[in-house]
Amino acid sequence: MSSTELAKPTKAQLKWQDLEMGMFCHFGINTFCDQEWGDGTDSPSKFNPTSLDARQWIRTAKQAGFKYFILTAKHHDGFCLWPTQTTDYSVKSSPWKDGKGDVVGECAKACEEEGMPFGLYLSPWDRHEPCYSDKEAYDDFYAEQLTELLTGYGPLVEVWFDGAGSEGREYDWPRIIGLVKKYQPEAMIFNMGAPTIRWVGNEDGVAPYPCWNTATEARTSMFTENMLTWLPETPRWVPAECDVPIRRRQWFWHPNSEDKLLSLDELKDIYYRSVGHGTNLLLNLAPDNRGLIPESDVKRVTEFGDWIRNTFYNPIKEISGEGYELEIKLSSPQRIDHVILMEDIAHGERVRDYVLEIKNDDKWLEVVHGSAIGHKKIDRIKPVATDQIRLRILAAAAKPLIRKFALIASK
Ligand code: FUL
Repeated sequence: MSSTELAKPTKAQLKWQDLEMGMFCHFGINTFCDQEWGDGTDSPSKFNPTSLDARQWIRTAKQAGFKYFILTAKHHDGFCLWPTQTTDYSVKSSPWKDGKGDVVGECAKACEEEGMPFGLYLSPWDRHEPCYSDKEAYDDFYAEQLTELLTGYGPLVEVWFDGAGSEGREYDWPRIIGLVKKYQPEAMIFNMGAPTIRWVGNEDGVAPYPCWNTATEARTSMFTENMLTWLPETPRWVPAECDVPIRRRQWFWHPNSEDKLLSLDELKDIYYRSVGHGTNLLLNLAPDNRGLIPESDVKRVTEFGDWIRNTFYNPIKEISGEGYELEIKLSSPQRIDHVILMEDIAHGERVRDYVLEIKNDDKWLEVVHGSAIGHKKIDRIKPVATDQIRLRILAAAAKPLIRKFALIASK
């Protein structure tokens, strides 16, 4: 294959892939009802966070090293976190701030203050809206909601379209995608319509290996096994995002569920199998009924961020280069326990098969045999003292361009 035939990312996709880690935030009427999926009948009077502070959410994300933030503006229950003109089923009808509050606005402002890219989730499935059963009327309703969000809250990094509950339902995707392209051309489109990024296909936060950046289809819902084919407008380059809640199987906050909090070891495993497999990780933290991310979750995610920084941010040596063989020589033997590889994916994903070898007693010894590198591959190796390590690419679609070949020494 010549390099011109390789699928390539757009500039916006490249930028998004470099973000690597996003914080997802599920908050809404469910937060006050100890439930995951409201049926759209809960009274807005229940929505009353006592000390909501969006800055605490964003600062938590920032401190833990997350590079973008996505809020559920409306979940399947239909309750809107912004004072929309489209329905009364929103913060406007709640006691919070006497109906004058706007959670989406507070998040947008806090993100702007902290330099955090902001994204929004707007559930297509709406269990409250009476016109939902009328396809055309609901398409208008949804387009209006989306327009409010796309035009009222500054630049958006991603628009999250959740397929849950919409199995078998067709929305007016050309119109929906047209709105995103018109008002937020840089925003990534998650998994529906004409996606620019795809769902990894599970809610465990893990990608298979290899997880190529090119695809022609992906799952759209937890609740159907069907692989739906993309619309023709979707480019072949469609990187994956891994979403997972920090409390096992709970996207929204529930009282007394600290026992569901993932352990640091579980989060490490998720990191290795998402970012370490070249995909983005979208980790959900749910604010509680005070409107604050609980202290236990803040503590855990901060530990996670510290571990990432301490483990990966200070390689003992890092090079880049072109071609099928790249070697690193160290001035003295070191115990290497991780190797970080990145391709320069602006020119496509080229590597198909590679090995990592270390020099041991004058002989090259294979320690890793992999296929994809793509945006990033993190390899763990049993710590062995060596002063020479090389990357040999055994097969590639075009000349390999290695953006990073970095060695981490065991601590
Ligand atoms: C799923 C939804 O049904 C969950 O409630 C959650 O929003 C998750 C991110 O996507 O499909």
